[in-house]
Amino acid sequence: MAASSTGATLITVAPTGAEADKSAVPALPVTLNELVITAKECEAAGAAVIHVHIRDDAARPTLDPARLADTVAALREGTDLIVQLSTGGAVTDGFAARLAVLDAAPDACSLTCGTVNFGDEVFHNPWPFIKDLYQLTQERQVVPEFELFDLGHVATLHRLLGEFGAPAGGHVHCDLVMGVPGGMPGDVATLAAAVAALPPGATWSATGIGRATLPVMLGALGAGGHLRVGMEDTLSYARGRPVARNAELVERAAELATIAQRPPMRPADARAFLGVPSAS
Ligand code: KMH
Ligand code: ZN
Repeated sequence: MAASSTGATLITVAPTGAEADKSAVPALPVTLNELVITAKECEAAGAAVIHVHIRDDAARPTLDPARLADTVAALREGTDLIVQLSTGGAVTDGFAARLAVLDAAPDACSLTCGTVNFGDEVFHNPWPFIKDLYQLTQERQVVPEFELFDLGHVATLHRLLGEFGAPAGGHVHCDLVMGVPGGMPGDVATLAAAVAALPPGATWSATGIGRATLPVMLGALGAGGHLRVGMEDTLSYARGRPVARNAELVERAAELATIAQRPPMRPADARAFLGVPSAS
């Protein structure tokens, strides 16, 4: 099984995503000001990484380069969090715009290792795009997090590392995204199978979508993994109780990690862990 245990738990917050609708979910952070306030609250609650999707003035998902650059600057100014921009965007975003995300010079970025059915849509990640994006992360020294929605994506990760070598920062960290309708289910048996297939030395986080949130979180903690939480992935705190703010999801993850004797990793330690250069 891939190495994954450390004395602390890396907590990533994914506060916004590209799918939820602000008019239906008023607590979703969509403006830059809302995002920075959320980021500060989540850092105080135990997050070390923020996975960022941004919205336009109408709260629609966008990959606008100037907005992305402003977002990176504002999050760096207001927090010590590792800023990980989404290169997945929305299912409607084209490959060129997704590659151009790296022009905003984030610390890190997501890199999904395969196409997956995504509810009624398709999240497109064909091999030519994956390898172009991976080589760009190496050229720009942006640390990728390999997003794995299905077991086949793990095979593609092996192929990527075999053909193009180690990532920027030298360390392979993955995020198992479980419970997407069309991807791998969010249960402990699948979690164990995915972790067993990871490259030697890789570390991993896991996130369960919707009702898979708690089983995946508890399974990941038990298996020595790390956690991603946030309103990108779940809008319910409990049955019938909507999430009021992203920070309460981070607080719950931090409490469970502390109970598991692996308290939250601070951002400076997370930089060393992931191979992200120190904040200047
Ligand atoms: N919004 C999804 C289609 C990523 O951020 O890299 C893709 C996604 C993955 O959220
Ligand atoms: Zn995302």
